[in-house]
Order: sequence, then C-alpha cells, then structure tokens
Amino acid sequence: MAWNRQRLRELLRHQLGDGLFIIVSNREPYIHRLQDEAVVCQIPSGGLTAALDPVMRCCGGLWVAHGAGDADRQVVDAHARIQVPPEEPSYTLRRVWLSKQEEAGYYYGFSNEALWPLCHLAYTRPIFETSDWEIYKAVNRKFADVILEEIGNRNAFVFIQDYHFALLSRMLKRPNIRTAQFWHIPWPNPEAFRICPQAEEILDGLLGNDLLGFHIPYHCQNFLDTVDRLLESRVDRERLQVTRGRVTTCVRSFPISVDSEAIAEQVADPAVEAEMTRLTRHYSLRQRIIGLGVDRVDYTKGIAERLRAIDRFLERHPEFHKRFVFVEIGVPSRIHIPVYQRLNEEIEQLVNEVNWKYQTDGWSPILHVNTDVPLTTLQAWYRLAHVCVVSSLHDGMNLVAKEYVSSRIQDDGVLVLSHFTGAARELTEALLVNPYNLDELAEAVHQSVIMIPEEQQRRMRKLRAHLKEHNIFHWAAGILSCLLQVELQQV
Ligand code: GDG
Repeated sequence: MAWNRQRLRELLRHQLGDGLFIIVSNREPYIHRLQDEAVVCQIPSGGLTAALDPVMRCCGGLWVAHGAGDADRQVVDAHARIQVPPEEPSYTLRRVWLSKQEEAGYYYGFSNEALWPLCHLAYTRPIFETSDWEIYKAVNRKFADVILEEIGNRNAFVFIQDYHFALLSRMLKRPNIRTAQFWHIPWPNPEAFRICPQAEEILDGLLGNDLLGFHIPYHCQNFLDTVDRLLESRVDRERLQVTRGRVTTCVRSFPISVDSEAIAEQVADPAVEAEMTRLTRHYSLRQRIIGLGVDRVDYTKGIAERLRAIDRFLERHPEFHKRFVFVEIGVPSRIHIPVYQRLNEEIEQLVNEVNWKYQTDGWSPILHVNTDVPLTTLQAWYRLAHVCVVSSLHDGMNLVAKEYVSSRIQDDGVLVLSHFTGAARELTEALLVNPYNLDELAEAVHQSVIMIPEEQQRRMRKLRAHLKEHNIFHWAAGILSCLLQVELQQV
C-alpha cells in the first residue's frame, strides 16, 4: 500500500510517543508581508516548503525558521510563535530574528556563496570569507539556543533541513535529543569538497546527527569518501555509517518527492481549468505547441542552456515557427549576490535575442515570466504544456519534474530531464539529456514535439505510477522511521 497522509500520521503517533517533533529550516513555510497597508500571509516558492508542509500538517509539533517577512513580527506572540496554516492551524511556527548583517554573512555569504557552489558542480567558483563563516557559526548557535529553550528537558526529535545548518546537530547534542538532517543539495566528491577551508569543521558538525539523509546513493558515497579522506573517524561502508568519538551517524538516501495524488486532484479543479482558458486567450496560444521551463533563477538550473537549445531547435526545424511557444517561468532569487544579478541579465538578453531572431506575425517563440506566479497559474501551465524541459547542470532532486508528471492527468506530455538531477535516477521514462550538449537538448525538444500519443502515454503512465508510490509521504516515512529506530536502538 502506498504511503499517504493518514499512514504517516499513524506512524508518527505510534513512534513519537510524548516526544516533541521539531523541523528547522532557514526558510519559513508561511511568511507575513505588508501589502497596501494590510498584512497578507504568503507561501514562499521553493522545493523545501512544498515538500515539508504536508508532513508538518500531519504530525503537529514545532517549525523553527528565520522570520524574514516585513510583517512577521506583527503577528507573533511574545515568544515569536504563531499557529499555521492560517486557514487550518495545525502546528506552531517559531520565528528566529536575524539582523541584516547576520543575513548577509550566514545566508547570502557562507550558505550561498560558499556551500551552494561548492556542492553543485556547475563551474561557479565558491567564495570563502572568514567573516561570513564566523557569522554562519553564530547563527547556527542562535538557532541552537532557541531550539534548546523550546525543548527544555522533554524528549525531542529534531529534523534539520539543509546546508544552512551544518553545525547545528553538534550544538544540540544532549541525551534527550535525537537529530536527523536532510541535505537537499548534492554532495560532491572529496577533491571538490576539500578546497573548503572549513571542510573539517563542517564534516564534524554534520556527524553530530544520528541520521544524515541525501537524495541518492551517489551523494551518500561521496559523503563517506569525503569523511574517509578528511577526518579521523571510522567509516563502515557495509552498514553505511560513520563513527566519530562516541556518536554513530547513519548515512542513507531518501529521494524527496511531491504529494502526487493531491496535485492530480488540484489540477483538475475548475479554477485551474478556468486559468488554462484565460492563459490561452491572453497569450494567443490556441493551436500552439507549448514548451515549459520553471525554476528559481539559479546558475545550476541550466536556464541559458535551455534557451539556446530552443534557438537551435527553431533553427533546425523551421516548420515549428509560429507553432511552438516556450514559456519560461523564472522566479528571481538571491538577487543580492552578483553572480545571480549577472544571470538574470544574461537570461533577459537571451530571451530578447531569440525572440528578435524569429518573431513574426504576432508570434514570439519565448514567453518569459520573471515573477513568482500563483499556484493556480503554475498548475494551469503544467497542464497546458506539451513538453516540460528540466535542464539542470546539477540538482539534488528537482521537484518541478515531479510536479509536471503529477499534473499530467490525461497521461500525455513529455518530460525532458537532465541526467544531472537526482530525479533522473527515478524518472527513467523521461527523455534524458546532457544539458551541456546543445544539439542533444535541441533534438530532445524536437523528439518530444513529434512523439506519437501512444508513446507519450506509455512513458507518462510509467512515470505517474512511480510517483504514486514514491510520493512525499514515502520520503517522510522513510527518513522519520529510520530516525525513530535510531532512538530505540540507543536507549
Ligand atoms: C532544493 C534543491 C531539491 C518555482 N517557481 C514558482 C514556484 N516554484 C516552485 C516549484 C517547485 C519549487 O519551486 C522548486 O523546487 P526545485 O526542487 O526545482 O528546486 P530548489 O528550490 O532549488 O530546491 C532541489 C529541493 O530542494 C527539495 O529537496 O529538489 O534539488 O536544489 O516546487 O513548483 N511555485 C510557485 N510559483 C512560481 O513562480 N507557486
């Protein structure tokens, strides 16, 4: 039987006992902003929130995160807490306040200028500033203090998210606390990782966890190789665990996913269908073949490569002029970092160049949407698109690929997917491509637009069947039951 909300809830009720369950992440699942002098609550886009909110709704507990919204302070109680989601309060959000300087050093600096490029092999050089590292450590300490205050002397399971908190588990180490950490981005090989001046401290920090999760076995192997090479410890490759001092850390893969059944229901909603009609009219898309790309604008996502491939496809196949439109939805992110500013400019320029080259009779091949689109609109695009292109140069998993497949309720459409995503290990019925190979990517776009309906269905059915089983609850149940077992063994 596939994992669902109910089974996950039972697992947690059964195994958690009276223990407190805590999630820690940099980004909060709900953010309060001021709009036209009123406070509005928004759900930030990004893979992590989409994945973990359904889990938290299931089990209650506490979510600790950076309070980043300009109205966040107005709505919390004296302990910086608020019940969420607003429409159906089911768990507590505890906000941690960071100064501009802390945000600059910990988030933009060490997390996103050092660790992000270090772990993604996308040929962007990491920048290691000692001052950023000092702030990163201090912010990890600040979160640890908040969490310890919340836990008191209860038993607690803390589930830490991502590369913003490499040092947190070590700081939380107490007999009443068990921690698991999920690293949402790739782990590179030891040669790539060892250039980091703080490599040993980071590895030592992560080995404070009882359980450390990555998306795919390859990232686990890279992590074990890195520890073996750089740190005094015992690496057991049979059992996939590392012992350092008196702590043993299990290292396992848990491929993250989406709530595929919920997505299939949501996209069939009349509101999504009305939005499909509106978009088709508004952008004159009737009779057109629609291609789609959706990302946070990031140099790891291969957006420029994708746009160049569309150019190459149109160059080689003029019969698709006026028939094909590629919709590129790119939400700007991390815009305080210069390399991201340059990337936004590069994409803007490429879109203009390709459109200028081909546009005629009211047709432009690329429709560029560079703002965050509402969920209903995103789902309408997923349903309208005949092909979705995910061309990441390196990506831990990539949830867009899984959302697109989950939205294809008529079993049609084609997914073009980079080999260098975690998702490519599972979604093998996609057209798998090397995004560095422009001709191959352009050819995959061509193949998908000429693919006969029977072949589309054969592939899409297999992809959908896989996600029905390997959904977000399967991921959460895997990692949480593994964490809760760790507790039982060690008591
Ligand atoms: C990291 C890892 C891993 C995007 N634009 C809009 C929007 N989105 C949503 C998508 C999707 C999410 O953002 C992006 O998820 P990804 O998985 O592609 O990417 P990252 O943010 O880089 O996430 C990644 C993930 O963590 C989870 O572990 O898969 O490898 O890099 O959910 O739908 N949502 C809305 N409007 C937009 O304009 N509503």
